[in-house]
Order: sequence, then structure tokens, then C-alpha cells
Amino acid sequence: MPETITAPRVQLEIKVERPRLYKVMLVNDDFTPREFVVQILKAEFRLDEGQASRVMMTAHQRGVCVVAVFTQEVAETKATTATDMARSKGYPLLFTTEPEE
Ligand code: NFA
Repeated sequence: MPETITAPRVQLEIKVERPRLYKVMLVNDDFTPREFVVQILKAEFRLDEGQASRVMMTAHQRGVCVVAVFTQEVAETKATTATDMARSKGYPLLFTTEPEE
């Protein structure tokens, strides 16, 4: 009677970690028109008119405001794209990124 040989079953443990998230910050300046800031927030960050106005006004009054959080690469790309859009119109508007606590 031939024996049946079975391969050992190995349970692989798969560890998944959530990526660290990065905040995109809008920095106030004295030159970029409010309406232009709102336009950029709508175009690059998909905020609606109300959200964009509130974020713009918060940065205007407090100096800086969190726009949104993303994974590092998405945050950096969006901050750079939005900053470049403003530069191409001659405005000093600045978006920065920083890791969440
Ligand atoms: N402080 C700018 C103004 O009064 C508006 C602004 C808001 C610019 C937020 C940059 C960021 N025209």
C-alpha cells in the first residue's frame, strides 16, 4: 500500500502597515488674491467653494491652514503642482507638506 505524502502547510504571516500621512499646508502671504487661492484649492485639491473659502480665510487670519492629508508622494506632488500654478501667474503663494504626528 503506497503512502500518501503531503507537503507541510505553512501559514505565512502577512503584516500590513498603514502608510504615514502627510499634511498639505497653505501658507498666507500679502500678495496672492483671495479669489485666486480659492480657485487653486478647488482645482488641485477638489475642495468645493465653501471648503476652499474657509481654508483660504483660515490661512489668511492665522498664517497657515491644513488643506488635506495624503500619502507622502501625493502630498508632495500636489503641493508642488499648486505652488507652480501660482508661480506661473507671478504669485508667491506657497504650499508645504509635513508628516502627521
Ligand atoms: N492674504 C491674501 C490677501 O489678503 C490672501 C491669501 C490667503 C493668500 C491665503 C495666501 C493664502 N490677498
